[in-house]
Amino acid sequence: MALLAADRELVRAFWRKLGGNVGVYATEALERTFLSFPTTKTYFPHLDLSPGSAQVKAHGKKVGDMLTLAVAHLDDLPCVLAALRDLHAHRLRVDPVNFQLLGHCLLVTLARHYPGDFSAALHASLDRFLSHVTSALVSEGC
Ligand code: HNI
Repeated sequence: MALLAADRELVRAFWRKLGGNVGVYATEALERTFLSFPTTKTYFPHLDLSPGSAQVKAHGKKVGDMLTLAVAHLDDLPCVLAALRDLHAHRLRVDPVNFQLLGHCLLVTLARHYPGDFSAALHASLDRFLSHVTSALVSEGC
């Protein structure tokens, strides 16, 4: 199902508000994911995953940049994320449940930083956006 126009507007407007901080929040969400759902750490045996780690920060920046790219291409997610899908689905073989865990932690992180903005409507639109990103990363379609 395509994202509704209302979802797009809410997500784009919120992303503008995040500005250059997306990588910071993505890093915080990753740290929360590793702490709250430790099985997710098994995909990163080669990285130092301790809180404040420069490697987690660098990875969070990459994840954040990719999410910003996704927001800029809401009509074309499967093709824009095709290379990343090959990495996650085929090379890393990430179990799809992990995307839900990271997505959940992203929502919690953003809600903590933007309590005044985080209406039920924005919550639902961000959730649908993250579901679309996950679909693009786990299933064929471009
Ligand atoms: Ni993910 C690498 C984006 C979810 C495990 N991941 C990346 C890179 C980006 C990225 C960007 C860097 C690619 C590169 O360097 O060419 N990952 C995303 C996004 C999401 C996501 C946008 C979901 C919103 N990744 C996940 C999840 C897991 C995951 C849920 C597993 C729990 N990703 C990895 C691993 C790597 C990775 C492992 C390789 C890291 C490394 O440094 O080797």
